[in-house]
Amino acid sequence: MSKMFELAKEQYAGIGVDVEKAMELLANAPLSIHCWQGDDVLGFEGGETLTGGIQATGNYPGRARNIAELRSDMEKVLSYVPGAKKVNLHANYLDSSKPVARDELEPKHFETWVEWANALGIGLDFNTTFFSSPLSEKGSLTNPDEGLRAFWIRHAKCVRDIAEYFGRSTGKTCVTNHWIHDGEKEVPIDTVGPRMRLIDSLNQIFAEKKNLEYTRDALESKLFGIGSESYVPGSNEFYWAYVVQHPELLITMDAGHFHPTELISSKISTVLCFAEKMLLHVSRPVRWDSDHVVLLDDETRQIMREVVRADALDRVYIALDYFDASINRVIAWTVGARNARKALLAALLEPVDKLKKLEAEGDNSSRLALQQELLTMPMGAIWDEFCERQGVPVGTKWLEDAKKYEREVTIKR
Ligand code: RNT
Ligand code: ZN
Repeated sequence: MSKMFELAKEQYAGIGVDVEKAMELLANAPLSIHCWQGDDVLGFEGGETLTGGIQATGNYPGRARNIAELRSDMEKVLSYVPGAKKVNLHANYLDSSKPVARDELEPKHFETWVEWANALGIGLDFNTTFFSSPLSEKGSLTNPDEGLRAFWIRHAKCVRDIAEYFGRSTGKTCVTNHWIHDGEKEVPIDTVGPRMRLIDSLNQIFAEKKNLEYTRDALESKLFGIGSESYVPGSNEFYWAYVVQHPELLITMDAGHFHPTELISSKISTVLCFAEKMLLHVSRPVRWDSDHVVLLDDETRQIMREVVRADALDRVYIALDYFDASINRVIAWTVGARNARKALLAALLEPVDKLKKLEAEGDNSSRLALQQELLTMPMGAIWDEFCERQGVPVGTKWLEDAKKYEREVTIKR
């Protein structure tokens, strides 16, 4: 244990923070690491373009081109990020030598992922993949073509079966996120029809009840996408109402899916008043839903503070969602994941009880002063100790290793 840590721990104890307890909570809070930062969201169906209103910009060398490369890159990332982790897969990351239609996906196409996850002792999360398909160019679950809409309903059902299999065979609940890219460049005349079709699709998809120990389904809203700037049937109001009517479902809140000045940190407490659990997509919008690498910025910190202050670590699933192809992808991945963890640590190092007490007593001046003092408290020493105890590289050591991995492996691709 370093001297710095001992001193920092004492300093935190002085304001009523139990550092050991904070580290224990941090270690056990699973962070869901998305697989799609490694290959620019392309997956393994053989497709070479990402469509559906999202974009990975940049062409930095070293993109993972197959499952073996992606797993190898992810193993690096996992080894750099302290604390409990899960890996978040998308339905187009199947392991199959032959093409498989999205409505014919089965657990067997993901068997090697389960073996991999079990060997690493981590859980798996999952996602329906409605985008990047010629069959969803005019929409997926809102498609006016009944045949195509039925195809995407079948896809979602396959995904739910696979998710249940993930939960059963890893022993850890698989959180399945559903995001559709459906939307319009101009405001259509009929704005109700697509939403009514979406309700019907969701009713069909979720008609079958799954074991909630194995899998939970979440619905992700969005404000707009590229090419769907004016109308998105799957808006926040839409899914929120649907989820409130179907309490076994969860709402997903992605940091980049609201108006530019609207923050998800301000919405968490409302969701927690009405829902048992929720899913977060921790991301960073820069002017739009650009999925920049997560920083240790004010909003990321505020998101984690809201979770911790509400004592809701066991009610909020925390997942990452960003994809930067303009820099080394392993480094991008790691920076974002470590930042999400650091923000959570910062939140856990707040004397929440004390702050709440000051607030209840009406002492808002002390509340403000203490919060500001916290900003310069020695969190770095606690973080380093946490990394050390979790067996991941301390400080910038991971970066040296990641650069070595780049020289020896990824740059040669
Ligand atoms: C898109 C959504 C969605 C995707 C992933 C790849 O805007 O945020 O979560 O980023 O499913
Ligand atoms: Zn998202």
